[in-house]
Amino acid sequence: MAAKVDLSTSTDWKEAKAFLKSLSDKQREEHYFCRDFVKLKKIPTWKDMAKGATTKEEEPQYKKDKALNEKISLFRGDITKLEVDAIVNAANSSLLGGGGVDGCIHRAAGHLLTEECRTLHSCETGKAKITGGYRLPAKYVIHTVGPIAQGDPSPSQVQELRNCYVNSLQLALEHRLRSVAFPCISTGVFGYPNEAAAEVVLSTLREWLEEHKDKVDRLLICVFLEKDEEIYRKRLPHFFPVDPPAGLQSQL
Ligand code: AR6
Repeated sequence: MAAKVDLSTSTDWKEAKAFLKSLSDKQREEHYFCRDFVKLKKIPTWKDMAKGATTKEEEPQYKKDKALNEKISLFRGDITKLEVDAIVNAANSSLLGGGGVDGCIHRAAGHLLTEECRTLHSCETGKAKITGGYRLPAKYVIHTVGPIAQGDPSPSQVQELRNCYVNSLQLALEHRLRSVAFPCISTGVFGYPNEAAAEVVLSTLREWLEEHKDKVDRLLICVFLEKDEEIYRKRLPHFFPVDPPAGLQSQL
């Protein structure tokens, strides 16, 4: 095993990363920044959560697929507490930290995250780069830069938001990461309208899962605001249809 490293005082991110990699999942817990972390198995899948959720307004565009409904979750809370393979950071192009979820992730992971980010030399909009998670319960952080869209997004901004999700997932595949949590990229400081963002996110995740479902265990949509929780609860049944409520089944 690599020599023991104190993550709060170490100045060598490479050494710290190698040390963390040498630990078992249980041993890593000792280094988390918090005790109240959330284990993946405690988070219900959309299949468990959605019992009886139907789409009222229109026919769902996608077919019901139980296997896909087991691969997606809606979680409301602090993304830094999630014990998953990777959390995605809604970063800015410097990758050196900022406000919002970016600030929370950098504070929780500690200064070694910023040190590793420094070596990545920025990131373009829609692209993604990966680092270790350091003091986070998540093993890795995938940093992506969403479009700045104050007001109605243009077609290229829609594509850039989609690229954030697809490129983050591509990195997850390359690193064989099986659980990935996303915040609502661009919908805070960057001003992308929440409803429009949710449509992009849900269609992108649905289409990506159709192609790659065997390669991941869970994709988590981590919302922070009540408003986003409501939007996703309403729109998830459209992209991930579920069984109608028991009483209704005989009528359909
Ligand atoms: N866990 C989960 N979601 C969070 C958390 C958290 N701890 N904190 C905030 N959110 P934003 P952006 C939600 O502004 O719009 C930064 O300064 C938040 O409620 O963090 O992509 C960067 O450095 C919202 O729903 O990201 C960039 O400069 C979502 O995360 C810029 O902001 C995204 O809001 C990026 O802006």
